[in-house]
Amino acid sequence: MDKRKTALITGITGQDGAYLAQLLLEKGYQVYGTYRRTSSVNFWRIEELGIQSHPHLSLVEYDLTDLGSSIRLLQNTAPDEIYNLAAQSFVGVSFEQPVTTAEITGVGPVNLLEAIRIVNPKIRFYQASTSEMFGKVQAVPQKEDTPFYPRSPYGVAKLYAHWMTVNYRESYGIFGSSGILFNHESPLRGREFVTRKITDSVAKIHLGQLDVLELGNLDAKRDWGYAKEYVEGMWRILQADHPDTYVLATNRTETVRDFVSMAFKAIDVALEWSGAADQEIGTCKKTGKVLVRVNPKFYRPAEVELLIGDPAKAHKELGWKPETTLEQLCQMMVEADLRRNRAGFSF
Ligand code: NDP
Ligand code: GDR
Repeated sequence: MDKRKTALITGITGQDGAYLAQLLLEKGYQVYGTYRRTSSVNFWRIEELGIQSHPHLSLVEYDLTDLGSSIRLLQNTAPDEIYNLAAQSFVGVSFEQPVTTAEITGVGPVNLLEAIRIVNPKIRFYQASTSEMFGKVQAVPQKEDTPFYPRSPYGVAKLYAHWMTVNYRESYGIFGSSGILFNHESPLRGREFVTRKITDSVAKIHLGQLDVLELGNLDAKRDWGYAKEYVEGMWRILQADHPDTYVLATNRTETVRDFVSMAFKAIDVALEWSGAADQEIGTCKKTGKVLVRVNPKFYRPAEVELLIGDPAKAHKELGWKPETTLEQLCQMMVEADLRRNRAGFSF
């Protein structure tokens, strides 16, 4: 029998790390997943997927910002493939903590690239790049050769890591690939991100646990896909013959406001919108009750107004294609949040 392939996933406690671990275990990999030392480590996602006790999953403590740990991690786990998903990934927080974001999200991946160069240059490396690197609109839809113009410390840090991945590919022949992924969501999304904040709040409003959902910029447009399908794309990117850069997206864009309406529709509530941008409200058409309100405290110092990606290259070269519609995704998230909130807990 062939030796089991070994994959190392940094950031297994996050949304994508959990889904990717599940996928690779299904494919027969030995998976090492890294988590950070904190006072209470949160394994709720891998628990919800039922993989936390899988015989081929090992959890390893690791911090991306430490070069020595990165070298030892690769020596101890001997991976064939590394999926670098660890990051300070919240755009809003990156304005408050730009230096920490630069250290983790920007320089962190270079520790892994250096460790690969030192320990085993044959290891394949996936870098979680992002549509936030496109930032201020330069072209529509955005694709692999669209110029970058990041609009947040997070986007700038990711752009550095992206170019370092390209640089290690060109300088040392390392199989370093970059997936420029547009927003992808799921019931496992963190509640600080807008879609999950919305679906969790809609569930709480439905159950009488919350009166009003407060949000920032409702006009921002995003290309939202389903995370489970995007981790399949990550795996395909590392199975290609050559290292490269690929956009993964749905090629459909909607406003935050549209997603809110969609989530309320999932509980049979039709919304009516009114008011100036910074005082806008969403009221229930039937009862007239205010259910959504803009609070400018959620605005960002600089905003990415419009993202829509062209995934044609990934489709052509990797056979990757998203199938789940935004309506299906939204419904799935609202249902999961109704279930959790009914049971009295929500992560
Ligand atoms: P999450 O925020 O859910 O997960 C991030 C993970 O990184 C968590 O496991 C977190 O651990 C870990 N982490 C943070 N800091 C460190 C550190 N210093 N050392 C080691 N681990 C650390 O992100 P997603 O799963 O949504 O995204 C995965 C990756 O893809 C991220 O890099 C993100 O920036 C990128 N991306 C995401 C997109 C999306 O729409 N989801 C789109 C494009 C790119 P802890 O639990 O301890 O905080
Ligand atoms: P984003 O996701 O910044 O695109 O980054 P987020 O869900 O945080 O914001 C999307 C848009 O919604 C607007 N918005 C709000 N956002 C949040 N979080 N909370 C609010 O109350 C709110 N109101 C309006 C935002 O201004 C923004 O325009 C995500 C992350 O996963 C990144 O790591 C990843 O790289 C990109 O997606 C692609």
